[in-house]
Amino acid sequence: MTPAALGLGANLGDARAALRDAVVGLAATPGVQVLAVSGLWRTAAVGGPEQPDYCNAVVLVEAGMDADALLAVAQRLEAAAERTRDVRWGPRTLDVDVLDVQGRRCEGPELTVPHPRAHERRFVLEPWAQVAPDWLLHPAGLPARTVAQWAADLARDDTQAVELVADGPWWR
Ligand code: A4P
Ligand code: MG
Repeated sequence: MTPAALGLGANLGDARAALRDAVVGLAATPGVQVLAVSGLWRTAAVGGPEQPDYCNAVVLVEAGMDADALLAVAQRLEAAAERTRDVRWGPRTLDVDVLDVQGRRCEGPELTVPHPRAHERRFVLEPWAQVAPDWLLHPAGLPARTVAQWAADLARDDTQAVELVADGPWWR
């Protein structure tokens, strides 16, 4: 079993329900064991067109499958939420990103691990630091640092407002 971190995001329709369904869907997936779920965060949209705030969360799993199969699981959950792709970084009913898979590094259009932008984003790092502050995140071409250290770097970035809106088992 391989530890992996998944990032959930949504800002169209009932975003909180979409994230809850994604966590429940992950827990019900054969070969995936949910270890921890972060709080639920409301975050200002980063990039893309003008759009509503997002709900974001991070889920820590043990995956009995390789990273490509985990990406397929993520994309199945997006499809179940009727995800469409119109504008890059545009609003979406559900985004499930493979943030990192322990012991795996790859760079391709279908899958890049670690996720190439995870270390720059408060909406990823703050929830991730709640469930795995000591996770060593080593983006390509940059030093390896813990998720808590990457998060601390961005804590004063006031262009990336984030707010914890629910802690505890919000996904139940
Ligand atoms: N892909 C490659 N690597 C991965 C990976 N590690 N995980 C490929 C998931 N997918 C990966 O993804 C585009 C392609 O990336 C897919 O074909 C997949 O095989 P997508 O989900 O269709 O589109 P996307 O998510 O818009 O693309 P991208 O560039 O990955 O977006 P980001 O960087 O994830 O940003 N602001 C807030 N506050 N909260 C958010 O959640 N999300 C984004 C999306 C922008 N701004 C946001 C948020
Ligand atoms: Mg995505």
